[in-house]
Amino acid sequence: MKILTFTGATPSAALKKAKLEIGDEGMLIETKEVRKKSFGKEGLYEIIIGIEEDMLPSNYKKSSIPLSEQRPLKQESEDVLFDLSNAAEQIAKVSRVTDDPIAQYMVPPRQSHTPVTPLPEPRELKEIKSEINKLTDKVKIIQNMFWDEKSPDIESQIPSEFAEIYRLASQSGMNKKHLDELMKITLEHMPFKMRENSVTVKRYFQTILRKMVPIRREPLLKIGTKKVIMLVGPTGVGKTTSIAKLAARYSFLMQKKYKVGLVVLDTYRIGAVEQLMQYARMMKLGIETVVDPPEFTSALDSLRYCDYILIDTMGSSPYDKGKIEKIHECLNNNSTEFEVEVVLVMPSSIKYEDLKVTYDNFSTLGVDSLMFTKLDETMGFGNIFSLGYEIKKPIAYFSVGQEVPEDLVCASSDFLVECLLNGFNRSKA
Ligand SMILES: Nc1nc2c(ncn2[C@@H]2O[C@H](COP(=O)(O)OP(=O)(O)O)[C@@H](O)[C@H]2O)c(=O)[nH]1
Ligand SMILES: [Mg+2]
Repeated sequence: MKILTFTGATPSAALKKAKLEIGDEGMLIETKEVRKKSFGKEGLYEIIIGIEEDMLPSNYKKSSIPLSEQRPLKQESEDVLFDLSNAAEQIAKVSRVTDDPIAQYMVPPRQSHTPVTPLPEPRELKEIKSEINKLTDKVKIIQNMFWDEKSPDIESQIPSEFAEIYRLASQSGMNKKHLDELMKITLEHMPFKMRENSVTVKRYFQTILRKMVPIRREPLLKIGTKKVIMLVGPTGVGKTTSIAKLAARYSFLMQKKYKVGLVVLDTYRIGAVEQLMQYARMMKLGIETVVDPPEFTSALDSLRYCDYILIDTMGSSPYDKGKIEKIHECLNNNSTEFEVEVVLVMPSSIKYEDLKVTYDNFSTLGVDSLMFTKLDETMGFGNIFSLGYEIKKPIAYFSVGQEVPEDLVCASSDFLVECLLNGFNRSKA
C-alpha cells in the first residue's frame, strides 16, 4: 500500500485535492490540523490516504529509481541529482521504513565506552517535553512574524514549524523562486510525523538542500591518463592563487605525487605572469606561456610528460568579450588529444544575479564545472545554491582563504549546507 499526504485549507479541500489526483479508490487514514486559522492566514489541514499501488492512476505514478541508480551529469560526477522532487519522495520513503521516523532525524545518540541503560522516560516527562517543543516553535513563529510583514504567497501556506528555516534560507541570498520551489517540494514530500517540530523540519530540509546543488567529486587519475584543467573567470577572483593551490595539491599534498605543469595565457599584465612564475620556481614545476592562440598546442605538447596540466588565463571582466574570445581561440586551436576541463572561478561574495551574468558570459567557453572562492569573506551562501540549482553545473572546489596551498578544499554538499545554515567555519571544511 502507498501512503500519500494531501494538504488544504480545510479537510474537505485536502480531500478534494486527493480525489482529483488519485480518484476515489483511496482510504482516509487520518486527518490532522497542522495550523489553526489565525491572523488572516488560512488554516492548514493534512489528510493521510492509503491506496493500493495498482489503484493509482497511471499518470500519478512517478519514477522510483533508487537514488544510487540515478544517472549523474557525467560519469565522474557523483553526488549529482537534479530531480529534487523525486529525491524528496525517495527520502520520505526511506524514512517511513523506520518505526519512528522522528528518531532517525534527531541528534544521534552519544557514544560512550561504559554502556548505561537509560531509564524509561515517564509519560508526564514526555508530555512536558512535547509541550516545551510546541511552545518553542510558537516563540519562533512570533519572532518570524516581525521578519516579514508582507506575507508572500508561499509563506501563507508554510506551517509554523517551517518559518525559522524559511527565514534562514531567504536571508542567505537564495533566489526567492528557488527557495519557494524547495519549500513546496519539502511540504509535499516530508513525512507527516516529521513536521511536528522545527528540529526535524530543519533536518529534513538539510537533506533536500544537499540534493539541490550538484557536486563534482575529484576524479582519481587512471594510469596513463592526464588531466588538463583551465581556470577562467573575472579579474581578481583568485584564479592564479587557486592554480598555485591546485599545483601544490597534485604535486605534493596527495598520497600519490603527480607531475604537474603550468600554462599561462595571461601575458598582457607582466605582474600576473610573474606571480605564477614564482610559484612554479618554488615548486620546481614546468611552466609555459602562451601569447597567441596558435601557441597553445605547442605549450600543451611540451608538458606532455605531466599528469596534470593547469592553465591560468587572463583575467577579464565578465563583459570583456575580447578576452573571452581569445581563450576560445586557444581552445579551438588545441590539436592535441587532451580534453580541457574548463572550470569557471567566481567569488562567493557576489549576489546570485551577478553570478548568473558572469556564468552567462563565460558559458560560451563550455564551462564544465565551477569553483567558488573567498568563502571566508561572505555571510550568505544561498547565492551558490541558487546558481548551482539554476545552471546545473557541478561545483568542483572551494577556496576558503588566501593561504597557498592549504586554503583549498574539494567541494562537498555537507560543508555548503553547514555554511548556509550556521555560517562559514574553516574547521568544518
Ligand atoms: N580572502 C580570500 N582571498 C582570496 C581567496 N582567493 C584569492 N584571494 C585573494 O584575491 C586576490 C586576487 O587573487 P588572484 O589569484 O591574483 O586573482 P586572479 O586575478 O583571478 O588571478 C589576491 O589577493 C588573493 O590572495 C580566498 O579564497 N579568500
Ligand atoms: Mg591572475
